[in-house]
Amino acid sequence: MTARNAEIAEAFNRLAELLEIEGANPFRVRAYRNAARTVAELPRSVADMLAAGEDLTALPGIGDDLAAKIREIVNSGHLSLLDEEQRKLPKSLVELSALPGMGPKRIKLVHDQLGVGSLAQLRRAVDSGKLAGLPGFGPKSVEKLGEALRQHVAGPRRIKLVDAADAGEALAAYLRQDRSIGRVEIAGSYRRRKDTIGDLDILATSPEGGKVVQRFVAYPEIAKVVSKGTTRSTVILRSGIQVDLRVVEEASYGAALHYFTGSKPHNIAIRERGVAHGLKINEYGVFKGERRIAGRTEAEVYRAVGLPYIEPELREGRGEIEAAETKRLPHLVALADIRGDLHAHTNASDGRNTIAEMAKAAKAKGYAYLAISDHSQHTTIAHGLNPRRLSRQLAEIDRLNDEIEGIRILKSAEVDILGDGQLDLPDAILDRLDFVVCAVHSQFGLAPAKQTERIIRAMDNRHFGILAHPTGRLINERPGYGIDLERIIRAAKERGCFLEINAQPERLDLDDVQGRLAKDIGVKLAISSDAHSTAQLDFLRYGVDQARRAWLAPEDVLNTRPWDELRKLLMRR
Ligand code: DGT
Ligand code: CA
Ligand code: CA
Repeated sequence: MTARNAEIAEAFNRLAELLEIEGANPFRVRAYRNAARTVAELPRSVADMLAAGEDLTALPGIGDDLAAKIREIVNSGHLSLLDEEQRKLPKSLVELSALPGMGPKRIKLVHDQLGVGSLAQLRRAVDSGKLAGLPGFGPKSVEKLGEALRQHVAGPRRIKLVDAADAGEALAAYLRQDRSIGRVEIAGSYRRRKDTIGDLDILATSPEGGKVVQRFVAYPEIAKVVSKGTTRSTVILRSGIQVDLRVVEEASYGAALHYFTGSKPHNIAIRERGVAHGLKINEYGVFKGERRIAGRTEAEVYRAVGLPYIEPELREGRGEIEAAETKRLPHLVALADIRGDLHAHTNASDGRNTIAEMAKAAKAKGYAYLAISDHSQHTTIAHGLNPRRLSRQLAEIDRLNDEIEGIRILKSAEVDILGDGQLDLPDAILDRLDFVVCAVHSQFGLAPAKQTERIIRAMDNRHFGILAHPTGRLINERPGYGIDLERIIRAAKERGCFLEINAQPERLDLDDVQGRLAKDIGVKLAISSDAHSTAQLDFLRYGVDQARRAWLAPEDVLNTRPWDELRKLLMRR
């Protein structure tokens, strides 16, 4: 397997970080960051481009040196300069960069000024008050850092679902190539489609577990084999992801899949129900005394305890068993129910593709509509549109709607909610849009009461349609800005506004629990890709995953509707 774009970008970002801590030339640092961005946002795989003999130096910001480095990563899976830099700097110092807010500049500062070179030393500098004396470390940022340090020691980072998918599906495909292996399924939190996963749990069936284990440990992407038996093995991939393998016989497949899918609280509840029915349930089957009475399929396991099948996304011990018992399980929304995408960018702001390219890609997915929602003027780094540019874009959409058959391009914009709760574009231009996506992109640090007020004030504008990425969290990077989400959802309900499940893999915002809160309050949600390229339209499925975990049915989701129906919902007053 060759390196993915995300891995190449990660290597360059990491290198930039290390160079910056060292105090390297800022232009050099910037060059690596730009290269990371270029690669990350490419709609195509760089490895494929190289395989096709394409010239990488044709890409923006990629010269001979960077092209050679990309080739090195693709061919070897490593970047020797990065390895070298990593050896040069003490690991404990590099660890500091995992803390939110601790960029290279600050790491260099605490190191040079206070001799802080590790998490433990930083902790002491926070507690002793020494850190607060440094320039740029106000009381708030010191407090945040203290909180981050507490969270950091609480546990290692979890892996984003998208990264788990890339690594896990490739490994599963590798195992499936072996005809002697019956089934291969990724269970655990991955199958429950949790937004982040701790490790991957692969279940396989075969009468000869040892052979499956042999093939498993021969996977080329493995960095370390932790353990290896006749029916189980644990390895660490080069990406750092841990994978547990379990092999069972076909007759146990359903019981084992159920057991390893979890969650643990769900399993315990099912096992207790089994006991009440005089049954013993484990990963090998459902047993009455010594006799196995079920276990070939998961449905059999549920039937044995008098329940209908429960979808993996619901198995969190959040009332699903009670709902199953009383026949109140939701009919979950599926990707096939989605009729269009309500949030996407083009190269007019920070996207990669043209309106026509985006529309044709959406049409190829079978969508009936695609909203073009480029950034508004306030977001200058994303090249946001002012009224004049947006007006030109609307004319182009009219033209393209005449030209392209079979899909409707909706006029929208992702309009900044300004600090005072005003929208970033005047009513005159908003009047001409089909609906408006609104988002917070600045002043994340406002006090929660103020942040909440700001958003609700924006909702008072009759153009406010859908609140994009409502909490602003970035997985493993920053928590959401402080808001009273329940108040915001209730305010949306009163005003006829909606919220989004943003499907960008590092956002997944609203998350599962928050999405369910919206459903319970009675606010419908848009599941939106927020695509910045044609390829990213595919991200929508990660939003559907979280919607399912939020118990959403098709009717709880805006974009399961045909446009004429949806239009009425989006029209306010
Ligand atoms: P993760 O990896 O932290 O995202 O979460 P999971 O749910 O994948 O947990 P993991 O990998 O520790 O274990 C996989 C599944 O195996 C888990 O969902 C349920 C099952 N399991 C693990 N330990 C136990 C246990 O002690 N009792 C029961 N009933 N099931 C367990
Ligand atoms: Ca797991
Ligand atoms: Ca595991």
